[in-house]
Amino acid sequence: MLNGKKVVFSGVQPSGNLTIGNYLGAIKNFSTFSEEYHCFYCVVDLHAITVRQVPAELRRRTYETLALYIAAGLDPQKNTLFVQSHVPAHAELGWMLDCFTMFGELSRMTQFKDKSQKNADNINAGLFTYPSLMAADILLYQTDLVPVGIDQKQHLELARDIAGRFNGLYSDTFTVPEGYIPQTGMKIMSLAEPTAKMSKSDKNQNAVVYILDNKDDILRKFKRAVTDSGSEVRYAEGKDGVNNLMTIYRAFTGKSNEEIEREFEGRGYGDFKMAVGEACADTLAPVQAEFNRLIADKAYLESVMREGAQSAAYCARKTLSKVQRKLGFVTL
Ligand code: AQP
Repeated sequence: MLNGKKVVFSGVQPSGNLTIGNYLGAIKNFSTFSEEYHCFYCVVDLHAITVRQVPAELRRRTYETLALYIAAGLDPQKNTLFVQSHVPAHAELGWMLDCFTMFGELSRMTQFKDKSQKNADNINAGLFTYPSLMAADILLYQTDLVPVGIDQKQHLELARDIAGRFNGLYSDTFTVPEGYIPQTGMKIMSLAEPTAKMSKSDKNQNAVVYILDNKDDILRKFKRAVTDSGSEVRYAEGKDGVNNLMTIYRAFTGKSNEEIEREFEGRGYGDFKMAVGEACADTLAPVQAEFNRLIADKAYLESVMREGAQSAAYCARKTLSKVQRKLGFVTL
């Protein structure tokens, strides 16, 4: 609880251009909590360096991710928007929680296994301990609720286990957070390989729709999306490509599967793909326009970062001091 409100925390890595997976699974839902909760939304740049980044691109994407938060409806007056590396308590608590996270637990994380495969020449310790830093991000703010896509469920469970373990050893210190996974858009799949998650680091540009893609690119990518040899628009087991397109259409239009099936009865995949592309482009157009306005104003974005970091650091310090005292560190 913070000032009588429950707390929400979530973050996005500036590790690539943001996708409609990041939008539908995470960012789009963030603003629904702004009135009722005290919300902290972070650009998690410390997490991003677990994979090699080009410094100039990381810097650019950090501004862009913040601008997208605001463009997607997050008012900086109502939400604490900040950059993770601006609040050193994240790295400090991250280290402390490393010492309460087991090697076996980290070894079981599917994201670690996936990313180790994709970055076989750089399986660094940060990639391995990523979940304990994520636990620190969440636990620092005594978070009640974490809105994330379903791919982050395993990390969130681990954060809960770490909090419970610490509380058990040192008495109640952390709020044990709950996940909030959206009903639609929980997991958007790649357009080229619909059994794999749509990821911003995917090398195949046609597999991924970026939030900032222009309409022509969006329509072209959906037109090329992998489906199957059939022609019926129906949600069914094994039809991963069509199911994914239906999920995306549902998330952008609010229609149900039955409504979609009725809408496209007797029409082929071609029409359906075009409609998904149109719905996606139409929803993103106002977000893109607002983004373009914001990204031109670096001074404004920096002022949001500065204020956000100050306010986040104040709350984070309180938890960190508590942890330090409980661990037996000398505080001066
Ligand atoms: N495909 C997706 N469907 C639904 N939600 C998704 N999220 C990511 N991809 C999808 C959600 O977006 C939030 C931010 O994710 P992140 O930036 O912390 O990292 P990630 O989950 O590793 O995302 P990416 O796009 O796959 O990045 P890279 O390629 O850098 O690893 C999270 O809430 C996530 O659930």
